Amino acid sequence: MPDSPQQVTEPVTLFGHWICPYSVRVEFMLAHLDLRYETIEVPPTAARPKGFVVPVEFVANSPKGEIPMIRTDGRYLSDSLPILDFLNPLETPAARDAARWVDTTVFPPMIGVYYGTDATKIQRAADALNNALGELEIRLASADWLAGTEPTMAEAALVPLYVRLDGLRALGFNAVLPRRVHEHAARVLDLPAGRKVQWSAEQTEEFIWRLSTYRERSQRRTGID
Ligand SMILES: N[C@@H](CCC(=O)N[C@@H](CS)C(=O)NCC(=O)O)C(=O)O
Repeated sequence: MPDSPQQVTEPVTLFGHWICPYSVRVEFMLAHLDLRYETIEVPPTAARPKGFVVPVEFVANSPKGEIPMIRTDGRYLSDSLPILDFLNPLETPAARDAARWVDTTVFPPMIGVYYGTDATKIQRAADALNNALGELEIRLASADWLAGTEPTMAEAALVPLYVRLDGLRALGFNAVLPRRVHEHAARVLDLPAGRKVQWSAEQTEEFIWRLSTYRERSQRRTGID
């Protein structure tokens, strides 16, 4: 716990990138809380254009060299869930738990699908993601939102899945979304913050292109065809 109450001073600076699911969480929450913010684009290493110069301020203040990182009032904070917590200290324990559940149960198979390099691994990840969405369906059985009566950091934690669903489908996620999850996705993406982080068709295409190129390269390296 912090020694003194933390305060968000606007504008917040986000070091991040649209393709990074963890950055998308933070941008969603900044927009949802209607905080003034600016973004300094720092693509993940794998998506950096040749010759991209990583801002010195990012290198100097990011403990692991990972996005997202925020600056507010001259202080720096990294790691998406602690950032979400910091941005909205009023989140309930239920919202925190649901966000952590998303992080440990939904994210690993989601990432497994798009970083999967052979058909068996991709299918295994797709099955695990499908199971996680089955659990999500149960969590959404009697409410519109994951924790309480309004969107919370749990929706922020989950929204990267929703923005990349078309991309995931193109990369091997073949299941149909359970009905309530489908409706929840539409509800989240229809929020002003959801519209803010939703991908354009070009972004989805770039995502698919990057990940299929990665897949083809690793298959060539390991001799799988
Ligand atoms: N646990 C971190 C994970 C952040 C993370 O893995 N970020 C990736 C990009 S999506 C990153 O910066 N990787 C280092 C790199 O690309 O050099 C969080 O929740 O924010």
